Amino acid sequence: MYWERDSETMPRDRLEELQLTRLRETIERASKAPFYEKAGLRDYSISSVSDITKLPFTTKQDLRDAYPYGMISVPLEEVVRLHSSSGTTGIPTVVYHSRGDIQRWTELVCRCLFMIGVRKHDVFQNMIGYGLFTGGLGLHYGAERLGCLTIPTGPGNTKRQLKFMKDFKATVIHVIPSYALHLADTLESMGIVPKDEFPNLRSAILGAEPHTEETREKIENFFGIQAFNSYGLSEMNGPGVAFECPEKNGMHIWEDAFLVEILDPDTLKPVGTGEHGELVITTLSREAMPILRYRTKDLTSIIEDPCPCGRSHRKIVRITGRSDDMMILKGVNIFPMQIEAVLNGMKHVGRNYQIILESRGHNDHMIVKVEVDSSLSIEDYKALESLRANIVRELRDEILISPEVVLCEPGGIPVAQGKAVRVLDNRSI
Ligand code: DLL
Repeated sequence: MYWERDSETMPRDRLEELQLTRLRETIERASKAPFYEKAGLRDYSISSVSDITKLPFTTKQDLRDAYPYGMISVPLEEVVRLHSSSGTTGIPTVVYHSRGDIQRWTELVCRCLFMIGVRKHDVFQNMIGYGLFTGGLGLHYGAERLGCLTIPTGPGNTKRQLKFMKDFKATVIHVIPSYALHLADTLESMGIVPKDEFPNLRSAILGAEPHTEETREKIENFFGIQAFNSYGLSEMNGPGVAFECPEKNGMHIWEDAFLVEILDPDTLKPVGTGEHGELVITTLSREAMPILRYRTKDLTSIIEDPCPCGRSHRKIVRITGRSDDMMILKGVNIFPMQIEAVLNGMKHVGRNYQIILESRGHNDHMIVKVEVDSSLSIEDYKALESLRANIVRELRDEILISPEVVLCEPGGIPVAQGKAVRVLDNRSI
């Protein structure tokens, strides 16, 4: 039932003692990183975990400013792996891991997988990106450690994906929700009944992008399986931070590895018990790159009630949104500023632009409306088409997906009275 019974069911008072010890160690270790060295961390006195509020926050911008090696707190020869958050080709945020970090991350992933019944006889098809993105390798290591036959298909190549699922009798798949819906569309258009084609398929792990309870149900009903929500972020390893147990009512966040705060994103003060706010996380067991009070910008709340599954680590509710303007499309994180920076650097592009997100079937679709400037005649179709193609190419290089670009005449995009509405998110999932 439990991968690490003692750790997963540890009484709260012991868990809090452990957190305090690990928090002190973390501060000690972090103070060796050039970024935290500047903050003079040794001066903080921590007598309980609630003293965490004395520590400074860390933001994505801090990680960018510290690029490439400013966050490292061990000698470089102890670092064995580097990952980076998805969708940024400007200054990326990178995360380094020691051998011990990879082992601890793997054990956390094992806890998650074991919790939903994954065992060594399972065939685990990992349809999430490998490489700098943490989703693929993160779960791969856990599934292999459990002894599953682990198939690293990665995302895309839908026909082969479906063939492997069928031929190797996959029992568990790891997939971003929008891709699961795309698989469903493809099967439907081929007239294939999932229960006949994949009789052994039992579970799907859904993560890396926001999705609703309805989307989960759609996936469960279509495939006739159980689907579990998995939350994580590169800065905190990746997947394996919080994961649903079979109760499917909130995700257990591994509190011996992550110290959790929920803060009001405006005042940065703790919200009341059970109230919604921004999730702020401090690593408790990371060696190569400890992070203090990381502002995830993800909005959620903590479920304080004990879980019938017996795990003492509290649960967070499904992520309801973000306190910044980051968009996630097909699992790729994109900030409107990246699009603005590309457009600003191009000739003949006018002042205004707008990003519209839609669902096409079950796929995310991005339309970027761009005003041209008055130096370009709206009748010069050839020049317009070449500008449009250039914008698509430049945007694809920056945000890693190809949006549909629609050109408008100067003044063609209505100007908002107050703050510009740059993003219209009309997606249904
Ligand atoms: O998405 C890590 C991951 C991979 C998690 C595979 C789960 C499965 P990043 O690319 O750094 O890392 O993006 C992290 O994605 O701050 C959330 O905004 C969002 N996110 C991740 N999982 C969920 C989820 C990976 N289950 C950012 N629900 C996070 C809602 C999610 N949002």
